[in-house]
Amino acid sequence: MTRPKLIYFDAPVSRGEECRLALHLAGIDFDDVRINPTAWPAMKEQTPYGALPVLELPARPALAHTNAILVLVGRRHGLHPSDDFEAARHEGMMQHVETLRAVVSPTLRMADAEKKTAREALVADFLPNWAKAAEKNILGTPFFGGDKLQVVDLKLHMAVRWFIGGKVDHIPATIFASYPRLVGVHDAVRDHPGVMAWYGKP
Ligand SMILES: N[C@@H](CCC(=O)N[C@@H](CS)C(=O)NCC(=O)O)C(=O)O
Repeated sequence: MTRPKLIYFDAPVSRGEECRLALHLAGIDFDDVRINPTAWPAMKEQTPYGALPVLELPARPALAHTNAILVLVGRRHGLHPSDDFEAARHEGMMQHVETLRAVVSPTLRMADAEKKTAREALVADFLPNWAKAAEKNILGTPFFGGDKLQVVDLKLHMAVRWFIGGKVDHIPATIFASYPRLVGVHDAVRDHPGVMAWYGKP
């Protein structure tokens, strides 16, 4: 292997996409390996923790867990704070996004009636509380820590983007609309020139 390899499912979403964006913004020339779900069961046991994304670097064991990948890339390429306290604060918010995924993701696998009930409960309680906590901890503008995009912002962007398109049944696209700092981070990442370049936008 001569260059880094990022392995994830063939979709521009979630944990894999935030790692791809981080590598792209870091200016790293990487192999963007996209796995077909049919190939996944045979691969699963070969990965460090039985899940994707996985980052492979030359002469290193495979690295997994999204936040570990993001923090490594961020630290090495100026996309994560050098101040250790501020870095830990960013990592706290990164964990907050993982908590959101851990709570919402099981509903993806539910049958319709159960899904509706579960998601309506999330809309009534968990999601506004999640957003309120996120909003309270975003101290900078337009990004989490100020005027510079860092890996935490990619995670917040991806979390808001999940719902903002209105494609998650039973969760309104406006679920985060009354949290201006959270939406502000989403928009600032969306409009970042490096992010636009990743999506082929001029
Ligand atoms: N804690 C892990 C969670 C990874 C995870 O659950 N990845 C999902 C895709 S987003 C996956 O690999 N699902 C397939 C499976 O678990 O078999 C991380 O942060 O990367």
